[in-house]
Amino acid sequence: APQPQRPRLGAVALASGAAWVLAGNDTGSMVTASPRLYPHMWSWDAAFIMVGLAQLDVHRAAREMETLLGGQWADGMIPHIVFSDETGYFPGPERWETALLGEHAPAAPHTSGICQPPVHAVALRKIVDAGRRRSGADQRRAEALLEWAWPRLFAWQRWLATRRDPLGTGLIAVTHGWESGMDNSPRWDSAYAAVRPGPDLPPYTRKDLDEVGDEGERPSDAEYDRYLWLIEEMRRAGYRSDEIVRSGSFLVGDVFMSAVFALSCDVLAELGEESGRSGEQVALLRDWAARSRAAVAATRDPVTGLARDFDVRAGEWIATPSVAGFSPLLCGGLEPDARAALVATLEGPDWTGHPDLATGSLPTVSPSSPGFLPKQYWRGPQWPVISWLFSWAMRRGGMDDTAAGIRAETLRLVSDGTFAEYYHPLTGAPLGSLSQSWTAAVVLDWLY
Ligand code: 9WN
Repeated sequence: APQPQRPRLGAVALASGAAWVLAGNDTGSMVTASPRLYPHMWSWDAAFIMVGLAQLDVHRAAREMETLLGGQWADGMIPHIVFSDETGYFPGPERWETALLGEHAPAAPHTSGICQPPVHAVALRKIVDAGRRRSGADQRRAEALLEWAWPRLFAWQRWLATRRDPLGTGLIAVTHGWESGMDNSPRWDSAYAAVRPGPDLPPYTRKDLDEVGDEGERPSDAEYDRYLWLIEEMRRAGYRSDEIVRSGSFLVGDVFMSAVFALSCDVLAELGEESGRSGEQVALLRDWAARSRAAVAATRDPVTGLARDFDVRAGEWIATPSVAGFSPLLCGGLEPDARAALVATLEGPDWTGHPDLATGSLPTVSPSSPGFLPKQYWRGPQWPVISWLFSWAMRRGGMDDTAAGIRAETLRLVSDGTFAEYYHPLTGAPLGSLSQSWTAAVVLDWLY
């Protein structure tokens, strides 16, 4: 296989570089997702950033959680963007206008009107563990954060459980591809084909292409029209979640989101038990986790064993395979044989064992799949943060060897020191934004 040509950094230089990236993207109260392409706080990026910060500075990590939750909506939703004062990035606050149109949105800070995968309980776990390990003032800060953030994260999980389970099965639905975090994954192609931007879509100018030189690494204009049209529908619905779930053009039961939800319900329940939280709320979290775990397991394709999304509007399973197919490994719930088979698929020749890969980090689409596009965003590239999440959850689930393999291979991938947003799976070349905070953050966690 062709190997990346760039010089490789050793662990000490790599960790220093990662810390430097986070410091460079830090405005004081938020570490932006990247320096130029994303000069704001993204919800699930922030959670991973906290995981990295926790290794360096518990107080700074706690502050990050406070900034994020400062943008939480009154109904519990954590918005996918908390905006800084920077004007870069489209769509910005003037396009969303959530404070004006949405009854639950805060007046300040400015926020978007959709959400992202709920990985935040994992971040809280990491901060609390780091604080307890260090003791003293770090521990006090972490325990105080736990006390303050726990009910807020409970409200967030409750929002997902009650507002985003349209089938009543525990399969959590997204109303926009951006909510999945995997914006233009081929998972969403069929559902997006049914989204027809109206002639009254207000005009707009993309800014992302100014920052990423090769437009082949970003979603297409046709995709953007659909992204913006869904926002237009939401604006017209006053960001009312019941109305959007009832009538929006895009509604998909997202198996990855559901698995992350189940995982986070369990992690939050554990934190609650440790800190003497109300048994009733902990029991609810356990119920939601069990329900979604079962829902995730039930999505599996009878032939491939990969988990699938369900297009609620079309009333059909989405057969397109992607990394989300491994979602049951995030939250558990499979019988031992089924789990072993899914792990074997993950490590097999279609996925991390594919002979053409430069490193065995997890690709977002299998190189054997007809939809594989090696430099196209969520259509093939390796995203280190996705590998981190699978590795962390699989270790938690007792799949230590697979978790260690993903870690080692992804560290090899990122040892070029660019901390790219995503990487070309066949060459290891960095793609998208460089100095991407969540890439740096997960590297720090891995090296500490
Ligand atoms: C839209 C910030 C975010 C990530 C997403 C990733 C990308 C935004 C965009 O960047 O999405 O939310 O403009 O492309 O797909 O997962 O949170 O890093």
